[in-house]
Amino acid sequence: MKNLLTLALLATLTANGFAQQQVRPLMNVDAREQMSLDGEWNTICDPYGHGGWRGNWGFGRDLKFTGERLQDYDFDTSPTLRVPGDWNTQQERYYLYEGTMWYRRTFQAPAVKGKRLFLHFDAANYEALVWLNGRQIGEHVGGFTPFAFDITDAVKAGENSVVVRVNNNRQPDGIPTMNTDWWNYGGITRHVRLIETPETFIHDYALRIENEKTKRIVGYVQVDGKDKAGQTVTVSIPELKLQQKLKTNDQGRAVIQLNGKKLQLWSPENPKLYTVNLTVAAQPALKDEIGFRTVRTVGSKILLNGKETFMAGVNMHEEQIDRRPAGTPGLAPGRAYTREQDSVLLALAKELGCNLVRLAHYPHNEDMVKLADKMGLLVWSEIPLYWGIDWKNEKTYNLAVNQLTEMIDRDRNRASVIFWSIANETAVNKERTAFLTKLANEARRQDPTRLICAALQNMNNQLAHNVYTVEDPLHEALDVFSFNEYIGWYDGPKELCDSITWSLPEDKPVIISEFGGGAKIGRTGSVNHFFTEDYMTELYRHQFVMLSKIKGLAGTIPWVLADFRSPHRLIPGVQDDYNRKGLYSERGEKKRAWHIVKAWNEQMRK
Ligand code: GCB
Repeated sequence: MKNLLTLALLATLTANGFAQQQVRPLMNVDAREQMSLDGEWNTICDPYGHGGWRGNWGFGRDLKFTGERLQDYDFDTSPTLRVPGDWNTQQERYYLYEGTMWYRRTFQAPAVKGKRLFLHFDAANYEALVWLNGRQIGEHVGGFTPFAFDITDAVKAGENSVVVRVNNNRQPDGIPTMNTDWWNYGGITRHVRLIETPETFIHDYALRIENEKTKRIVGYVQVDGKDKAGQTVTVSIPELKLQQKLKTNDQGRAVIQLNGKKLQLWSPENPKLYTVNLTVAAQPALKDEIGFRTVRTVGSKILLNGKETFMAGVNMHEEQIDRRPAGTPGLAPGRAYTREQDSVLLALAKELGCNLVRLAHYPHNEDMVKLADKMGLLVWSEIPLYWGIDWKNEKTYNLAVNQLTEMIDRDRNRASVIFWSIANETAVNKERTAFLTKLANEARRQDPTRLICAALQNMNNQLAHNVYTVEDPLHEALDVFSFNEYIGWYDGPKELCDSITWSLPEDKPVIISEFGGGAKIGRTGSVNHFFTEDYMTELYRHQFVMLSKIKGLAGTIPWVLADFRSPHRLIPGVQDDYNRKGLYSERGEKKRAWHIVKAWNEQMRK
């Protein structure tokens, strides 16, 4: 491997030179033939984002490059960073870093004759510009969804060089925007893969059942490549002895219809998955594990497979539980990105008696959702339209649609996902409601089979003495009435819960999408002292008294599974950069409030 980094050969860049190479990511990347590009990548930290050795040529975000070559960075002394992984927790000096990081690695290209080759990023936060052998092949905005490039024609025999410029500066017109209550972990935070397919290949597919009575399996297979029309596609589910041969139409699409009468429905109690094989031409089968279930609402109820189901949920961030021995020096780990780390988190949710996880506040990695399928946890998946979004900005709206589309596209075959959430705690105003109503309709257009929701905000609207409501016209565009409330923490004393009643719509399921308060594990004292376990436990006790009086209550989602890093949480010795509302500590230890939440979940699921 050469010791030199060629950042880019921009002289060859044309205005639309990369547009054709960016493609919709392939469905179910894990099941594809691939070479991992995970591992150590060479990096250059570039705080001003100019990317050059001669000073700022305006080559930062805007790519107004004059035509000279940026090249030949000596890499001997530059650090490497692990991919996947956030940079913040890999080196102390990057803990608070927000800005540009250049990543580079080489790979040996497989022979591409008769094949297609895709460079696939599971995610990079927040903006990524990608070059292959010095030529820009595309860019992606949004930190939590996958993106891919068809590099079949750009790759050369032998060694190839990939350069990625990742920038995680918060942006006023971005999603999320300037202010979040979670750590802005930067970097190539998820896997990178080289995916190899035949010339003609299955790009995408969807399977679901029409309803829980007939269990008819419907869906499509989308074939891509120049010979996509008139291909024979086979769909089979061996365990059910089902097989169907289909022909693709001119667009490469074939429609699935199978008799699923004998199948067992997927549910949290019985998370039954079937191996589905999809084949085009005589190629090896693409395999997926798919569960079949239905979800809908009737009045104030959520029906899963036609049966009323209470959502005993918990909120969670995609952050690792710190498993290092106590007293280990150095930074606790950050973003979760392996199956093992994901399963630690989901096991904690199971242990708490939950049947639902709200994957706050952004799409978590694909394994998280696949594991939820396997473990029998329902999923609320969300895009990070969080707090002060630039509602009037068309660019921001397009970005929202893009993130929504990438989330739905990736996970549409996951039985666990029953909610697509379009926002969290957004203050009510005309522009915001118009923006989010349009987005809710877009979500429903893309996937009419799931419930569209958002976590609304308790605006502290008092109708009368101690009668509370949530006034938000957005709820008309949503399938459930879900909102966050922090009585006893941000809003009044915990005892207030005892006298409050809620006046809420009765024609929609009501979900409390957040409630709770914080404690540092092991900190005891009076029930009136914030951040003690005593206070936190009492707070939940009062909350449950109040919540059990809500008519049409269809779910509760306490905030939050485990203590997590946040730049808002600064009290030394108590918070130390952690939001302390976890029912578990950041090490996965149970707080006292855990027991009361667990008991509530068990009671409500009966
Ligand atoms: C909220 C937010 C969540 C915060 C939480 C808190 O309302 O939705 O992201 O972390 O409150 O702890 O304040």
